[in-house]
Amino acid sequence: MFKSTLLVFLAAALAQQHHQQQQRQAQLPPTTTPIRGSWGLQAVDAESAWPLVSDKSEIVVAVIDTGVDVDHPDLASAIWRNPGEIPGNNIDDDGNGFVDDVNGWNFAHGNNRLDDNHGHGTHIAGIIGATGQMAIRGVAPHVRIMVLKYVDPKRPGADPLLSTVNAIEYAVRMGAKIINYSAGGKRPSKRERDAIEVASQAGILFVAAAGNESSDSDLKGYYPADYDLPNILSVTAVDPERRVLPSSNFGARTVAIAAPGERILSTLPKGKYGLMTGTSQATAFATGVAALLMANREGRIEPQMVAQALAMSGDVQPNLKFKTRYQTVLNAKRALVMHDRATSATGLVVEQAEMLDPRLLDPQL
Ligand SMILES: [Ca+2]
Ligand SMILES: [Ca+2]
Repeated sequence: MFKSTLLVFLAAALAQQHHQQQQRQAQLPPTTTPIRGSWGLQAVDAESAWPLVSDKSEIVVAVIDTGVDVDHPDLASAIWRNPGEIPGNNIDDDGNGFVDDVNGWNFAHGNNRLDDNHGHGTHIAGIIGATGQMAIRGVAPHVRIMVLKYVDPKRPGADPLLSTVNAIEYAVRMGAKIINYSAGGKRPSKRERDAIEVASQAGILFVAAAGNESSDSDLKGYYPADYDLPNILSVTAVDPERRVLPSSNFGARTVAIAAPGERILSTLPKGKYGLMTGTSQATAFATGVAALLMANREGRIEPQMVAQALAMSGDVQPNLKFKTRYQTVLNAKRALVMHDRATSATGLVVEQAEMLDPRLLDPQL
């Protein structure tokens, strides 16, 4: 059952050419100067947003993917540590059913080895939370990344769908606030949907890739992005001119928002850097902005409020009509400003229509 691996392979197929052609020249020499030149980071106004972030809450982001190079110099200090687990003693210290799960778990092979021999997961992790200690920063440089490996394209293990469900359940149990799922497939699964619904009840935002099949997701479903659950934020990809990529899925009803996804610079295994393209990368940008927004709040914030804030505060792009529900491109600064202003004295989030482009009020327009 390859359902949940589809996007990884499709993204890989797209990215592979970039990978092979550009990885060499894109590998950056070691430098102590942070490189902030990623067009994606600029396009979502991340640096303008950082001064607005108060880091009231530590945001744990579960990256369900191909693993992560947890020793990468730009990721190492951003990796989540399980506070109840003593590493390397072969004992399940916190009694959660996983032995020595210090940074996450490998659900493909049932062990705590999180190495990424594909590159996809490390790239996603970098977009979300690279620290800039060596070369590049992610959108939310203070997150904690919980590494949940669900598939290894080079060494297939457990059914990717089952691994996905198990990884979601782990993220819920271990306190993640956001799940980044840069993968998917055409067939829905009740088990997968149920797991995401449980995550929703736990207050977890589930950010999912719209998929790289050039198709209209309103007509051809793509899952988990298209499950009708309030905590799912479906993300498609745009180029620097803010056009949806020819390879990206779209949907006026099913796809919420667009974010940068073409030739995105991020981290790769073994301390390297490189470019990848696809809705996977766009998804990671949205996850990063959601993390910034959630970091500004103490206590629980409903995931659908975060999803709505991201989608409605984005930069309006008329050419996204018929492509996404809100016709917007992710913008970190506007998401933070709008969300802060829309938070009433009682702590309830209210919509302030006067702040919004009127077109956004009716997604059908
Ligand atoms: Ca454990
Ligand atoms: Ca242990």
